[in-house]
This record gives sequence, structure tokens and C-alpha cells, in this order.
Amino acid sequence: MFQILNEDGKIVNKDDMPDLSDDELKELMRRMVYTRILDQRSIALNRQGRLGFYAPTAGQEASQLGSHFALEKDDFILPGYRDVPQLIWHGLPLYQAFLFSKGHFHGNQMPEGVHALPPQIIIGAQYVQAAGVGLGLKMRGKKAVAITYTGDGGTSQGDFYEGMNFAGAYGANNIFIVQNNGFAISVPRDKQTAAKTLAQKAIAAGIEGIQVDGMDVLAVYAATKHARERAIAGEGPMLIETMTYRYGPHTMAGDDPTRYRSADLDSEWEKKDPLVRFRKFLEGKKLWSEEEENQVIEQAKEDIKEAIKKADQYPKQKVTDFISNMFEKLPNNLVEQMEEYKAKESK
Ligand SMILES: Cc1ncc(C[n+]2csc(CCOP(=O)(O)OP(=O)(O)O)c2C)c(N)n1
Ligand SMILES: [Mg+2]
Repeated sequence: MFQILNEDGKIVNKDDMPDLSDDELKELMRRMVYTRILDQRSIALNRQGRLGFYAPTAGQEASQLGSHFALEKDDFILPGYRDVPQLIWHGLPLYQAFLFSKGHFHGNQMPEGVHALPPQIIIGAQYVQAAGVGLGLKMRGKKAVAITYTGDGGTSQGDFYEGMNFAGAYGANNIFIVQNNGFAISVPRDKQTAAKTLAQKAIAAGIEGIQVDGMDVLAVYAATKHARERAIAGEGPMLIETMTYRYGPHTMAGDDPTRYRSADLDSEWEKKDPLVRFRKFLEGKKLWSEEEENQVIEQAKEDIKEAIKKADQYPKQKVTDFISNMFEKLPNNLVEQMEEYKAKESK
């Protein structure tokens, strides 16, 4: 397993230490702290009935934000349902992330210049779509990649193999991330595959694979940066397995993790926490203080308050919006229904 920072925040692999400025290191910490608060607030807002679908992210910050930090604005993200933080840091406004959670179509409309697809709910489907985007980038000679994310469970899907195989065969500009949090809802990793690692699944597709400490933001960043450089140099796609953990439930729709995970396992992973580890590292370099952390927390809370207000006030989704967003040209069987709903909505 590729690692740079151990659980005590000490560098164990000097050779691969990424070349990041002090400001960039601090920015990484800011993003992780901010995202942890966003997760806590999203869970609370969901319980208050102000948000809908929500998949908790705490524990996976290094995996999500370390990989994203290695990207450029021109890169395309094809996320899964848990990967909303990467979209936000790629430029999706917070109020739109909340609208996505509320099931509003505007949450899926990426602003101009934000290169990303909406979060995929169909497990693994984004891998096939990413291969297409990655090949398109290559054919247009772009110095950009398509990165996609799935979970450990996603690697049991046919689409996972098809996407990687295709991208491998065509040398497409892709980075495939597997965030291995140990469970596909309640199904543990060892019940999903007899493969020793998930990274080794790259071999059959003829591409590079690496297993990375997903609680170590520097390791995830360095691996993704390396994968990006290879891809844009025409050296083909790479699969990165990040070893991580989600502290919360699978989603907020009634999953109870205590029925399939022990408290011992939870605390074992909490000791590896990505924020604790990186905070220790930064404090050792005199780059971080409690005061700075509190500023980030306050800023996050303020932004969230404003964004949820904006999402609540956003015009409600209409049935006619649904139909017209789905079709460029209305099929005959929907023409009548469109008229019917237009009439209803105008009352
Ligand atoms: C094709 C498909 N099958 C089943 C489901 C139901 N489902 C939703 S999440 C999930 C588990 C996915 O686990 P994993 O890939 O490990 O991702 P994680 O939720 O742990 O991030 C399943 C089976 C689905 N959404 N799509
Ligand atoms: Mg999982």
C-alpha cells in the first residue's frame, strides 16, 4: 500500500513526497475541514427534512479531496452519488449540491466551464461513460483527463470491467478511482470478491493499478497526480484503489451500520483519520492552528446557511420541467401530457 504520511502525521516515504507549497498544503486541510462540516450539516439538514438523498462522506475526505486536488479545471469528473464534495471543489455551487439532494433537476445542471457529469446512482455505469469521455479527450488532443469514482462494491459490476477494458485498449485519458470503504451498503469487501486487492483488477485490463492509503491525503494526491501525468503523456489509464472508511451510514435512507459493523472496527479506522493525521503534519511544520481551523468551520457554516436558504427559495420543480429536460424533441405520446400539465400548472 502506497503511503506518505503515517497515522502520527510523520513522513514515511520522503522520495514520493509531492512538491506542494505551504499554501497548497493548507488549502488541502481547509478543504477537508470544510467538507467534514458540510457532511455534519447535511446530515442534520436531512434529519430536519430540508434535504433529500444524502450519502455521508466523513472518513473519505483524503480519498475524495486528495484525488481532486491533483486535477485541473479542464479535467472531467464522472462521480458516484457519494462524490458531491469533488463536484463542489470543481465549481458546482453549494446551493446546487443541495438541490441535487432535494431531487431538483437544477442540481444536475453543471455551470458553464464546470466539466463534470451529474452523480451516478447506477453502480459502475460511470466507468463506461468515463471511458468514452477519456477517449474523446484523447482524440481531440486535449491535455486533460476524465476521472471517475466508484466504491469497492462497484468493482463487482460488469460496467467496471467494460469501462477499464475499453479505456485500456484505446489508451484513453482516464483515471479510475475505487474508494474501498470496506462495505457495499452492508456487504463486506471479502464477500464481494476473492481477489486479494481491488487494484489488481487493473492487470486484466492491461493498465496500471495501485493500492493507496486512502486516509493519507498526500499519498492520494501523489498517486492521482502521477496517473494524470501518465495519461496526458499518452501512457494510458490507471486504476487507483484508496483504502478508506465511511464513518456514517451508507445513506440517510434508514441504513443502520451497527447491524453490520462493530464498534471496534469503527474505532480502528478513526485512529487513521485523515484530518487528524494531516493536522499533526501541518502543526509540526507550524502551518496550522486551532484559530485557522475555527475560521474554516465558521466560513463553512455561514456558506451552508446561505446555500440552503437559496436552495429552499429556488422555484419548485414542475412536471413540465421534468418532461422538457428529458427530451430535446417531445415524443408524440408526451405531447398530450405536456399540454395537460401546462394547463394545470398555469392555474
Ligand atoms: C446497478 C446497481 N445495483 C444495485 C444498486 C443499489 N446500490 C446502491 S449503493 C450500493 C452499494 C455500493 O457500494 P460501493 O460501490 O462499495 O460504494 P459505497 O456506497 O460504499 O461508496 C448498491 C448495491 C444500484 N444503485 N445500482
Ligand atoms: Mg463501499
